[in-house]
Amino acid sequence: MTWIPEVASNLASKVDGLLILITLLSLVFFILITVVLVYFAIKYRRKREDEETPYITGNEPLEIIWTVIPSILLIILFVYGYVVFKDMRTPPEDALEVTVEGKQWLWTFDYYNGKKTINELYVQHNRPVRLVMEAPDVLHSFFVPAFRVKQDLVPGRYTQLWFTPTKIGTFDIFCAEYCGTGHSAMLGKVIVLSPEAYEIWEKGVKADEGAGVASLPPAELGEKIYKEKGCNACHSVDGSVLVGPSFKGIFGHAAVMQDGSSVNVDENYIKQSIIEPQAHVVKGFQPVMPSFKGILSDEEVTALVAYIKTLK
Ligand code: HEC
Ligand SMILES: [Cu+2]
Repeated sequence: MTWIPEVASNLASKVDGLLILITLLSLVFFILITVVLVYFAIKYRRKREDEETPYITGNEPLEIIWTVIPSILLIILFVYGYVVFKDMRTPPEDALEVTVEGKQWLWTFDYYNGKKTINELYVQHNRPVRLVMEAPDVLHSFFVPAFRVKQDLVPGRYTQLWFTPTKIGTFDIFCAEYCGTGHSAMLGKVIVLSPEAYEIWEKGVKADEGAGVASLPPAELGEKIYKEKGCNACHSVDGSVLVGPSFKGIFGHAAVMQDGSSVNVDENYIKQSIIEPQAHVVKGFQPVMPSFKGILSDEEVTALVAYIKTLK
């Protein structure tokens, strides 16, 4: 079926089943009511000027039928909905836990083994995952259409979500709660790996750094990281100012800091801006850039520097 997203989790077909049942039932009643309405309007229209409207006081059997049948249908929908809801709310005990932070405007994922990723959630095929989620700033909503899961992240409390991915592949994550300028760029991917690939990833080798990516020239690798690690939510490359300054033409020029000092934008300054963003805050901007320490490897930072250099 192409009119609904791919079915890629254990919960997806249950949610679809309920949705399809409700839609079909609504359709049946819509058609039934419309047809009867049109039919009656024609059949019982006033035919003569002096025709009087009959006075009808009630019809008990009819009233019982149209009360009992919809009530039964509603009870069925409620029970079906409750069963699916309860399932979606009750993660299995052995689910793997990942801590998610959604903030303006990116997703960070912390795994049990100390690994941390940005905008990419790595999970294992057929293994349940429980996400414990928090938001330090405003409301966000974690939404994976292919899994049929969506949950708000609420400042000041933890919310949770679980699913078992049933298909190997890459699936979109959206923020589904308007959260400011960068909302539409608050995107991510869930990467579902086979158990073997997951084991390799867990041990530290990055799953997405196959031979193809590793052999990219640094500037191209940098461009890829710029897009995949969410730099593009806050930094443009065409000179337009987003949450942060544009990368266009910064290299080799002086940047003015909040305290009025000026710093030359060279390799070390860019590296420091990525690892310790608050060390120098550019004038006219808020100190909101998250640190990428421990998230980006030295090689990736070098690739970013190479990419920024090409943006004249
Ligand atoms: C949430 C928004 C946000 C994200 C995501 C973000 N930055 Fe920033 N960045 C900023 C802001 C705001 C500033 C300016 C304030 C400051 O210097 O801390 C900045 C400053 C910088 C600077 C200094 C720019 C200059 O003109 O002097 C560099 C370099 C930089 N960021 C690189 C990156 C890279 C590389 C990434 C992705 C790995 C990234 N940033 C992700 C918000 C962000
Ligand atoms: Cu958001």
